[in-house]
Amino acid sequence: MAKANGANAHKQLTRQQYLDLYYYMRLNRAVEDTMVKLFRQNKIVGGLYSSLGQEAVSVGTAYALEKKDWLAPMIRNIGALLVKGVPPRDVFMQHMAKYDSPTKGKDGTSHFGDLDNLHIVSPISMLGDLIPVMTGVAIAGRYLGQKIVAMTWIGDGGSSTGVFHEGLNFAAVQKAPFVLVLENNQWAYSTPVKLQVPLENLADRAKAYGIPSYSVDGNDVVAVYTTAAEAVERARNGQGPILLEVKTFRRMGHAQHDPAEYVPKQMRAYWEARDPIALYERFLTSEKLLDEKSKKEIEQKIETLLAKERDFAENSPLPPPEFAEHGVYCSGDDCHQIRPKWERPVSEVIPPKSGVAAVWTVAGFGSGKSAGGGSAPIHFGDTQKTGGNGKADAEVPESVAESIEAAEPKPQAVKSTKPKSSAKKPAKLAVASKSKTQARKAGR
Ligand SMILES: Cc1ncc(C[n+]2csc(CCOP(=O)(O)OP(=O)(O)O)c2C)c(N)n1
Ligand SMILES: [Mg+2]
Repeated sequence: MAKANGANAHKQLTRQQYLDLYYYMRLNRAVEDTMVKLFRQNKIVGGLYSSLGQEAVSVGTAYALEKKDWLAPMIRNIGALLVKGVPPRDVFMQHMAKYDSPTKGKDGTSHFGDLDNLHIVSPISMLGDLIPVMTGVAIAGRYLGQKIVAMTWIGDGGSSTGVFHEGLNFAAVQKAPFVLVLENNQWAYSTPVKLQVPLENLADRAKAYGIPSYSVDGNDVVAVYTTAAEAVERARNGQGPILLEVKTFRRMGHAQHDPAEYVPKQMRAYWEARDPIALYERFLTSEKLLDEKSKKEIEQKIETLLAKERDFAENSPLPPPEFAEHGVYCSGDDCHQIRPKWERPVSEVIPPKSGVAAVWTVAGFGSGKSAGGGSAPIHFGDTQKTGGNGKADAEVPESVAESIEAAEPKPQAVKSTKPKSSAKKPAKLAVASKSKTQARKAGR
């Protein structure tokens, strides 16, 4: 694990880059502050997650990507979306479930993407599933000769899930051009990191997969950016994936509903004194990169922009009720041009026709006989023999028998073999016919 040295790296940026990082951190915070107001006015649909105090992570890492690169955000990466070019109005409208939002009001929070222009994959889960997905994106880019890098984020808690390990191992063995940012904010909901990972540095998780890792101060935006830029460059040059641990602190609760009273006061006070924006302002001022006048200009620019964006979002309508049934099933070419092999006609997947008999035959596998000689449409192995008392061969629970019956092929998929002895019909058939009557009564 390499310790990133932010101090040396400070010299490598242009003035514009320094100011960009500042602008995006301020924008990130202002967008989220606005959403807290909207939430308190009951205008947000669903949960609202905060990245207060973690802006340097989202901004510093995403700023290291090129336009052609791909990212997939986690709940606390709105800053990364802004850097990649998502307009604040989209973030507002998405959280307000408005009709003009990227998902047209069908989903909330940061559950949206833009595959065509901005190269953003919509999050499917916050707990690691994006790792194999983005590894796939990275490999696809390499296959197509695009020289892209894919990036996603994972929390300290999320780094303990199975898919984190499967995904990172897969990325490592494939040498995928992939950067995984492990956002160690020291809490996974109410669980402190020490109670769920026996490691001092989560960057050490990379050792298990034979890939390099960095551990960096997540509240120092320049350190984050320069380390991320190095990681991105390595990945782009074909040196495989990198794990980048950024140590930071989740200043708010898990979401708006959580007052986070379980966080020790001293811990909070320590990190509040290390606010990434305040730290960076001090640095920019001492380096004479920012004065009061240019700071005011940036604040004014953000205020004007967000007033406009919020206005647009608030005036956007909610989706019309009838839209609820749109976009649920594939509707052909207006949904997508690529025909999946398994596509079924819309009429077939709408109840009550959606049930398809779960019976199959396997060529060369026999016809599925029960030990008693009766037909067993699904079962290909042996069942218990009858005890010779005239009772059925195997006890079949009614629920199983019902599903067998429901699945029974109408033109028999399985040949029925007449029993040699005068043994009675197997119980499953008897039960099955009983359930047939029940089914009829139930109007199925
Ligand atoms: C399978 C599953 N269980 C629980 C959740 C709820 N959940 C979402 S994020 C999260 C905690 C994640 O903690 P961490 O990975 O440290 O990220 P952080 O919230 O600190 O950014 C939980 C419990 C979920 N989304 N999916
Ligand atoms: Mg966490």
